[in-house]
Amino acid sequence: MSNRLLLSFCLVTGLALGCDEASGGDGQGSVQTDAAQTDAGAADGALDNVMPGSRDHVFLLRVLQFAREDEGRSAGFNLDDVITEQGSETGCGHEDFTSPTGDQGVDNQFSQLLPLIEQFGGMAIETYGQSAINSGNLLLMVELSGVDDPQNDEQVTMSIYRGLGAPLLGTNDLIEPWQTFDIDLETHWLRTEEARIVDGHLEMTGLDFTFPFYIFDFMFEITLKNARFSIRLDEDARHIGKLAGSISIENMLQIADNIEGGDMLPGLIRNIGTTLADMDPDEEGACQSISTTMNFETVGAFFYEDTPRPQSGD
Ligand SMILES: [Ca+2]
Ligand SMILES: [Ca+2]
Repeated sequence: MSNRLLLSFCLVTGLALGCDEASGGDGQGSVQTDAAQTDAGAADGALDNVMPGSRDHVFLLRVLQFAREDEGRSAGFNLDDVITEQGSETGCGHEDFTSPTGDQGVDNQFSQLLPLIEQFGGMAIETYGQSAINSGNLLLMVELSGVDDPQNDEQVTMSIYRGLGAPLLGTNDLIEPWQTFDIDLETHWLRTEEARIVDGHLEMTGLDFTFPFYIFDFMFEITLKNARFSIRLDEDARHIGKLAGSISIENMLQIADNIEGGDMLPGLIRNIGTTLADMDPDEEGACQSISTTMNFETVGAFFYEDTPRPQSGD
């Protein structure tokens, strides 16, 4: 088995479990229930109204991009629950952003580092990421079950698998909707009952979310700590969502140190990345992580009828 398959995807609850101990490196998820194990979509007729044709309520992330800052505005969440002004004691003194809808306190410091990485590192990060999605190397697929009300449901089960297959692209160079895939049983997966739907938005909080990132043939893992998801559920499964959390400087350096030709990146992240860090202060108050937000777009998809769902203990 390639490292790419083995390491490609891990998503666990952040409460007590680390990625490795929860998943054991053998494809076992950390949170799952009997109810979610079989026939996940059978009881979910309500969602057919919002996702026609998606009997099992499956969708895949076909676009995944970092959220950019524009004149103090950025998509994202108030991850640390404080509104930080420039120079104030919280958030290592980095001023928060305002969301496009006017919410204050949005943490997305990576938006300040990304243009520097692109400029000085010569990295078109999002181009690499899109190539990985389009080639089928990074098919993040979500399956919902236990949905009683597609607008407001306090408890739904959400599974995230890595899809297997070669997706067909449309003329827009994005994955076409309603294609059928297998589930990669050889890699990490998640099933949690802790998701909920609030005013038509699927929400999850408090997770550590690790996913693969590809630059050419090199695969790295990025861990979004204490991640938050919000996905607006739309009628044809073309959902729009955002995913945010914090990435440690250490994690970024692990990646930067191994990128061939990216000689300036480690120094850039050691110096400027450390300066920009706004989360996880150590005992001296120096922040160790950078808040990050990604926007994504989904399309509806299917799993083959005979594709098995991974089970705890497999
Ligand atoms: Ca904040
Ligand atoms: Ca902040």
